Amino acid sequence: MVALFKVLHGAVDYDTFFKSAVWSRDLTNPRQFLYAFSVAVLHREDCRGVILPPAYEVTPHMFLTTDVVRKAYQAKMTRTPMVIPMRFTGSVNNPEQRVAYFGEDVGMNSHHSHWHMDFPFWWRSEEFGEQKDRQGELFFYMHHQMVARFDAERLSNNLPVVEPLEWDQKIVEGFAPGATYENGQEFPMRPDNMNFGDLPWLTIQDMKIVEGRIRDAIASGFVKTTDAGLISLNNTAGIDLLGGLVESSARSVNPMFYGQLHNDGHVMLSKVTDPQQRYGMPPGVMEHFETATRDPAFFRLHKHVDNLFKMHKDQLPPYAASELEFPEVTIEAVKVIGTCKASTPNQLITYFDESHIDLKNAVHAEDQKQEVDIKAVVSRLNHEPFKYVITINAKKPVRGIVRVFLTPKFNWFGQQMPLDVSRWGFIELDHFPVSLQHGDNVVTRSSADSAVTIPEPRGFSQLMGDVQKSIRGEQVFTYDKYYRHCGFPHRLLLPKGKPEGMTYKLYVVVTDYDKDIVTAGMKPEEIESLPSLGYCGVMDGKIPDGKPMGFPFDRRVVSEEQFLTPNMKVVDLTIKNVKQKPIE
Ligand SMILES: [Cu+2]
Repeated sequence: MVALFKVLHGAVDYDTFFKSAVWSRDLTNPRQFLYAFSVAVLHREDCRGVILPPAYEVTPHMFLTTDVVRKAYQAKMTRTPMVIPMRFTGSVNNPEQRVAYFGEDVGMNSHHSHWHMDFPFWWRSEEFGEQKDRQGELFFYMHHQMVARFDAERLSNNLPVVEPLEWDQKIVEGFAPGATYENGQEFPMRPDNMNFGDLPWLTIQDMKIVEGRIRDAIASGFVKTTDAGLISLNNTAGIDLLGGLVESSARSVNPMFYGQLHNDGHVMLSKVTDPQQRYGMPPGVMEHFETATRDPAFFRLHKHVDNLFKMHKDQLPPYAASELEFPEVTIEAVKVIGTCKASTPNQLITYFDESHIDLKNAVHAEDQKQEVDIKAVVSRLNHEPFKYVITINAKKPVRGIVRVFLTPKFNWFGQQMPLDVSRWGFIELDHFPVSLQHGDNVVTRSSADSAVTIPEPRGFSQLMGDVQKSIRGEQVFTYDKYYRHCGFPHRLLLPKGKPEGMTYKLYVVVTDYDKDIVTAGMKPEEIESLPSLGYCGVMDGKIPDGKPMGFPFDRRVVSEEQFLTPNMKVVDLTIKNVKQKPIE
């Protein structure tokens, strides 16, 4: 895949690239081609703004269940247009099924797969160009947020938060993907209570040894380099170094010594039902970026990895008041207002909607003359649009950055958590620049503008339709050179909540723009034009906000009262899950 990527990415001009792509599409393995081609499109200067069709429409087999794909074949054979409902895997006898809508969400799987395409673990900027600023920290933060979101989803469904996996303990929850590769091989199913097994090239002992070295590095605050040097971890840049080491990516400072804990964890889980490769089973869902999050074990593995990052962050000194406060700036009030008729202030509504996925690519037929419309219909979490109304008082005109976080108010036992416990489960909802005048400023911000999410992508048919219309001169086809495929689906911005309402806390923090922004001279409007900055950073150049990701809740909180300076505000809000989309 990487070799083919080099051919496509290194092609001297667009014409050579296009011809090489056409050549390789016919002659290489389809998945090899798809990956190498997609990563090349995402990284070529002359392909900026190119929109790839949604991943779940390019390879529906990787996102849908076998029954749906079979029905699509029947529809194609009998030339009967069909809309096929897809159910989530499992049954009510498995409590994990209550959160399957989250792990199996096609948009989230597509986000996860695109994150790994934008930040390939094998990326070497010396060779390929783009710098991938803070790739290791982004690896930590994006997966940290996925785990925090999953936990909030679990609490919304009366499940305790996810437990970390351990190499020598049982993987309690099994998983039956119910999906089939395009070549007809089934994704392996994992029964309950399996143990990890040694692979021919990698043992459980190897995993523990490598992890022990990482834990040593974190505890001692130093990482060993290949030339017997030491690099300090206990500073703001430490998380980036550690992220590269744990994933591991080509940025790891000592891959021989610190191994590739996270990548190997995925492989160990993927092959757990046939570790010695006796039965020739294909790889499990954990081995593909676009299928991994379906398996609850994905979140258990990532909780394990996330705990290592927490161990590191807890080594750092808590922020001093001078690092937290924004002198002469006070948040007076925060309100959250939904746009539905039934909304009351500080109460937000979620619901499940139905969406169609084009299945044309799921079925092959020689005779393409007669197009048959075949779609799958999936149920997906969504929420009513809402806005934040934040009143900020400033004693002089200043520029600020507003950071918004959400967290469940109570733990699974129904207790309120101290900030030092809850902070690690904070979900970042937004992050945006503001210009403040002297006096009271009422800042309103729409949920749709969130810096962590992307809007629903256009489906294959719609994209084709839009292009054809513009060729005929019926409409303008605009392109956005900042377009990103990576980004949490906007639908999933809010956790589900409960039918009777579930209480969350919203934390709003405003910090000093001119101190936080590291890209000199970058204007607030330019920052606003970079989509999904929060979880997906930037692919080249520098991430404008120099503060650690998750600031100021990434470090220990000693005293909650002292921590909450006047430039921060906390309010309660309720999230209610309703049966039907509310009327706007
Ligand atoms: Cu990942």
